[in-house]
This record gives sequence, C-alpha cells and structure tokens, in this order.
Amino acid sequence: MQKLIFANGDTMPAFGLGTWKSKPGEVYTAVRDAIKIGYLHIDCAAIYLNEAEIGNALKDTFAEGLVKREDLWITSKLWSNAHKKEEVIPALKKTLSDLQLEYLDLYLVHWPIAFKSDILAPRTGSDYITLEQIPIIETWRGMEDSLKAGLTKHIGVSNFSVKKLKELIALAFDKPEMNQIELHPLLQQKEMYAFCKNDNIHLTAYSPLGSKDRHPSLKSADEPSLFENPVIVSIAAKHKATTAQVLIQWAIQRGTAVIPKSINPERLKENYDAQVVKLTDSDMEEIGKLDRHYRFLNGENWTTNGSPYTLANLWDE
Ligand code: NDP
Ligand code: 1BO
Repeated sequence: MQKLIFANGDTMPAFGLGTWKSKPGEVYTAVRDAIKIGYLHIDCAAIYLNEAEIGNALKDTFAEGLVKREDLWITSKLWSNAHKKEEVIPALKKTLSDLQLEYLDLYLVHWPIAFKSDILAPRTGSDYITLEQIPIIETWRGMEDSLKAGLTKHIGVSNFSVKKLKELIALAFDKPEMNQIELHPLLQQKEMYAFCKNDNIHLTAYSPLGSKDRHPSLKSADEPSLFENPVIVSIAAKHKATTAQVLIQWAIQRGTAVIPKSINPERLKENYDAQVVKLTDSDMEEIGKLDRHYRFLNGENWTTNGSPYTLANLWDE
C-alpha cells in the first residue's frame, strides 16, 4: 500500500475509508468489512455523528486481534462550533472517547468557518462567528496544544485555500501537515498541489468519486458525473478496471491520500483493489486535461441567510 511520509517518519496509508453519510446502523459493519479487506486508514469527523459506532467497530476489531491500534491510521476533524482555543481539546477528547481511542493519528480543522458553540448546523447569520472574531490562529493554538498533550500525532486543516495556508504557516509554531480538500479529475487544484508539494504539506482527496449520496440540498442542478466521463470510462475499459478504480488510482499516483466512502461490501473491495491498477503516463496526462475547477461541495451552504461567509472569502478565489 502506498504511504505518505510525515516529517517525523510516520507513514499514512494513502488509501483510506471515508465515513461521511455512513449512518449509525451501517458504519459499524462498513468499518469492520473494510479492515477485514485490508483498509488501514479511516477518515472520521465529529460532525458525521457516527464516531461512537465507529468506536465500537474498532474496539471489536482490536479485540478479535485482526489489527492492532498502531497498524491503523485514524483521522478526525474539529467541528466549526469548537473553534475557540479552549474548546479544541475538549472536542478532541469527546471524539477520542467516542472512537474509544487514546490518540488520533491526525486531527484536522474541518472548515475555515466558525459557529457559536451551541450550533451544529447554522440556519441564520447570527449562528456564525466570523474569522475576525475567532481568528484561525486562535483555533490553531488549540490544535498545537492537543499535539503537545499527545492526543493526536499530527495536526492539519481541511478546505483551506493557499492564502489561508500561507497566513497560518506564518504564525504557526507547528505547521499544518495536511490539507484535506475536494480533489478529482474535474477539480485538480494544481496551484494548491504545487504549493503543498513545495511546502511539504500532504493532501487528502475527498469526494474522489463525486459524492453522489450527498443530501439534495448540497447538490447543484446538472452536476457532471465522474462515472460517465468518457475519458475515465475509456481508460477504465483499457485496464479492465472500473471507473471508480481509475478515479482512486489517479489520486494515489498523484501522491495524495484518497478516502472514498462506501458502506457496500462489494464496492469496498472494488475500491481497495484500485491499488493494483497502474495508470500509464499517457493516462495521467489525458486525465490531467479534464480539469474544469468544478466543486461538488461548493460551500454555498455556508453563505446563505445572512452568513458573513461568502464563496469569495471561503475559497479566496
Ligand atoms: P465519495 O466521492 O467517496 O462518494 C461516495 C458515494 O460513492 C456513495 O454514494 C457511495 O455509495 C458511492 N460509491 C462508493 N464506491 C463506489 C464504487 N466503486 N462504484 C460506484 N459508487 C461508489 O464521496 P464523499 O463525499 O463521501 O467523500 C469521501 C470521504 O471524504 C467522506 O466520506 C469523508 O470521509 C471525506 N470528506 C471530507 C470533507 C471535508 O470537508 N473534509 C468533505 C467531503 C468528504 P455506497 O456507500 O453505497 O457504496
Ligand atoms: C458539510 C460537509 C462536511 C463533510 O466533511
């Protein structure tokens, strides 16, 4: 399995399991099936509201002796209602308690967007807190404290622009080691990719298959389908692979981590087996031409009903 190497020598399996939208009642089996197949990296988040069930799956898997804690890479994310410095460690401790773990491998600031502490999903402008009121560096000091306390081995961010990364790096004592962002052939983020490569920040590709099970309120009309893209379809046919496998292996061959979500045992195996598909330089070049800066998760949901956030100040583009 391809690995991403961190500055201290720790290695993160490039291929992992996404768990957003995997409901309690589904995610226990999905995580157990995945680990039986060979998955060693699970992507979690407090806001997925399923960490307690993932914790049960991990506990039972460890008890069976299938894998040891140190064999797995577990990521989780700080939700936007705990951005005050003093809220970070309690939020991480809740995640650890739900996951029944002593430590995370990686803890990420989920979005560069803040809400009031009692808000899970903002409805009106007054539910939000601006980044002027709680600057990212304040949240980051809490992340640095959680690293110092040994509650996580690495810290990073998610959905950050190059501009926000630069501002954070300028003030951070401990640099972010990861930016988890939407990445797939229609959104290749080449400037971000080059910046992160140069600054030794790893990238994780989320929604690598186009996130088709998102709630309709998060979908745009006439979304393109990665699965029906003729270039991907034809490369898949050439390799006797599936389109999902080509999408996953494209991310791995780019040197990023990739975390496709599935709760279906056949698709979990299919996605895992993507790692044996080898794309040629010319396949990578053809896919490289598909970029159209198309976001499936475009962030519009954070910008309505009087929110102080806009697409321009979220993505800085
Ligand atoms: P994905 O792009 O992984 O797509 C998931 C969808 O694809 C589901 O409907 C799944 O269905 C289906 N699917 C999975 N495998 C296959 C296959 N081989 N063939 C056909 N369909 C397939 O979407 P996500 O948005 O879930 O992204 C992946 C993960 O990234 C998330 O689960 C989460 O962990 C992370 N993420 C992080 C974000 C962030 O803000 N940091 C934002 C978005 C995602 P089924 O389950 O039935 O197989
Ligand atoms: C609001 C979507 C979060 C997925 O990680």
